[in-house]
Amino acid sequence: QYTPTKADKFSFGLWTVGNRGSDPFGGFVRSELQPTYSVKKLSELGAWGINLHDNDLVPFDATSQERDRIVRDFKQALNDYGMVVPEATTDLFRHPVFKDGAFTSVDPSVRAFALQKTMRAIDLGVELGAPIYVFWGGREGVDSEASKNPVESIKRMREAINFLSEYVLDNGYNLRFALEPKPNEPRSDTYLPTIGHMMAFIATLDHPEMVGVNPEVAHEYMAGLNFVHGVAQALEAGKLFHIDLNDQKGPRFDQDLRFGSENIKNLFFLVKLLEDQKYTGPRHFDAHAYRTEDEQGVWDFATGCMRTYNVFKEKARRFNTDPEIQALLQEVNSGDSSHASLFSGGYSKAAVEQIKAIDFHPETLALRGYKYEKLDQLTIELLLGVR
Ligand code: GLT
Ligand code: MN
Ligand code: MN
Ligand code: MN
Repeated sequence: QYTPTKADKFSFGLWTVGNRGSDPFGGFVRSELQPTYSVKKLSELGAWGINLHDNDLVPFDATSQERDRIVRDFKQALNDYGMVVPEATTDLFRHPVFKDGAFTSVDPSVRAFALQKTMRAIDLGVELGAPIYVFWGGREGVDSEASKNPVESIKRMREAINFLSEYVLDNGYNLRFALEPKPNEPRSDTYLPTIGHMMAFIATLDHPEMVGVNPEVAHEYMAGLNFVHGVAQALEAGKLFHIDLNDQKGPRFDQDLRFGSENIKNLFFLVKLLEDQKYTGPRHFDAHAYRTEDEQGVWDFATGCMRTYNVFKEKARRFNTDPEIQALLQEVNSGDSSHASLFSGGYSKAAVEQIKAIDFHPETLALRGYKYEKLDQLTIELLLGVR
């Protein structure tokens, strides 16, 4: 019942299953996986898509012949194993040239190189059929606040996204952008740190209609925020173009843990939100296996992400059909509906007069108990499997 299928639209990055377990204190613990092998394995496990940075597939210094051969073999594997590329992106953080940022570097040559690299990577993404292009500004930030004018940095970011939007339109590509916020790491402060900042920035672009967000669970938790609320705001604004699912233990370094391995309650409500709102985009896992794992552990990790999503989805179905929970919800949402209709029709002079004339009894209204203790306990018992 929880076994993933392609209809679930689960995807992984080449960099996620291909993560070799290095961290700032220790090197690789797993060997390299060939991209075509990851395509095969993920497909067998029930995944639908595989995402990539340009350099996850084509090495930074590959010749154009090497590039063409690698891309040809990869396309063949996608074809052989019935996998799609839902999203592509640019590595603008690994090479030392980007140590002070890419689109927001103070060096105009670095900014121009970042544009060149991104245009080539967009061409690659389009060649692989990706309809979504992600921008994670890993190094777009500062360590020393003395180093950059923060207003200028936002303008530079806007210039780059506007330029690349025109590039997409000019080439007639069917591609939308998804901007991914993160508050810090690897820089000590990153520009456009949260979903809210990113949404406000998008509204200032030349082509806001082609740009949305790619929120990541761990990144919002790092900022101490409620991920469900941020995603709901993006969904409601029609801006949830993509999502990075993983998990995180509190506001620490970015842990990219297996989806649903820690914040069970909040992530249950996330899946419920996505399913209730009929989100149709990819369910992408941007996470990796524990450093303790060998290759088998990587596939255990990938299967775990997908199964847990499906368990939450089934729990959401039960929540929505549980008679006691639904009766409680109906009860807490009831009240004097004649008052709601006073302003639900919008502003009018008549509504103003009517609302001003009502003789409210706040002391009486304040006596009400909302029964959220009971509702929450029923939710917990449902999640714990005793209901
Ligand atoms: C990197 C980062 C992720 C981004 C990826 C896309 S790369 O792993 O930590 O959050 O989504 O650039
Ligand atoms: Mn991510
Ligand atoms: Mn992360
Ligand atoms: Mn990450």
